[in-house]
Amino acid sequence: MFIDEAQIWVKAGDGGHGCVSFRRERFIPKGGPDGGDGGRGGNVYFQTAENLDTLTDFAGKHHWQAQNGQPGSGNNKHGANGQDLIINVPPGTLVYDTDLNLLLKDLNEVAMKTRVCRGGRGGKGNKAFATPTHQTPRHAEPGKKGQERNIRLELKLIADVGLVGMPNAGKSTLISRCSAARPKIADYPFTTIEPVLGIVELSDFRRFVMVDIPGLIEGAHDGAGLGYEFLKHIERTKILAHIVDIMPIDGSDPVENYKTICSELQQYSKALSQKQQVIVANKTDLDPDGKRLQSVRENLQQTIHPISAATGQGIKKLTELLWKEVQELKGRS
Ligand SMILES: Nc1nc2c(ncn2[C@@H]2O[C@H](COP(=O)(O)OP(=O)(O)OP(=O)(O)O)[C@@H](O)[C@H]2O)c(=O)[nH]1
Ligand SMILES: [Mg+2]
Repeated sequence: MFIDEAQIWVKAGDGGHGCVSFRRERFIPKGGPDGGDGGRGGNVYFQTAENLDTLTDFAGKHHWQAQNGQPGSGNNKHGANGQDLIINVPPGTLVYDTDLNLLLKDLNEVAMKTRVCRGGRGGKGNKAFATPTHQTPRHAEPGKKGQERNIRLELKLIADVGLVGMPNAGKSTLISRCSAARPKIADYPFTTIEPVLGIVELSDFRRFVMVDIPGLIEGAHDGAGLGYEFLKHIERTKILAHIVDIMPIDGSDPVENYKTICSELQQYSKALSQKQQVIVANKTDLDPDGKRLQSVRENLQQTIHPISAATGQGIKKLTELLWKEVQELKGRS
């Protein structure tokens, strides 16, 4: 699993001190105490922001501190509260207290917010200590310290695009072509035995996360082959890229293979079967006259995106399309 990590120190604001002051005005002898309370220190929150997908922001900044409360002042003036500090993190971030080795929160959804440090309370001014028998208190309370913690952030990437298809369809070849992921590739089924995540980077800092899972076969929803355990990994993806090998070495029919996979997804879960699919016809290099592609197209009656994961042909166009689809779905959710 692809994991991004960061280690930081966060501190809430200290409370402002209470003030010692007495009312001094002309013609009002012995004005009473009027020292105001200090303001509360700002809290520290973590909040998920959809536009983030890495923890790289934390590489250069290790100290994060919310504002302190202002001290109180004469004339019963309350000090201003310190501003809260809201730290944005990508969805999927786990927040740990390093010293306690404790998971504070799993921020696994968009627009989630959690407080990790409470700001210190402001100290009371001397006004608050006046009693009928003690009318001139000469002390005030100091503000309380804000909480601080050492925090470890851990990001489990949630893939945007899940690759599905029969064993040998070329899923791993595709992900290694368009990302830095290097899963094993070989001409035997079930080369991939665990999910592999790759970040697909396009121009202008656009990117999305792709996950390669082991090939699916008939009966996968029931545990046949390796796929079952991994189907849950693609339940959270935005879309599926269904890789269809148009020239299978075992001589099977690409259209039948396509239907088998769809039926497996359907039997596994409704959520999976309803997920939008981009259908990709792979290994077009083995079909130079395009006859095979054409017959698959005619049979499926759906939009098909031809690529050759081996030569790279059609991959740029495919990744641009996937990016666009992912953006559209992100905007909708
Ligand atoms: N000619 C040709 N061969 C390809 C292409 N893409 C993949 N292959 C070959 O097909 C075989 C299977 O490729 P993989 O990428 O391992 O397939 P997979 O879908 O990940 O397979 P599993 O992990 O077993 O499910 C390898 O021998 C690849 O070299 C392609 O576009 N053209
Ligand atoms: Mg593979």
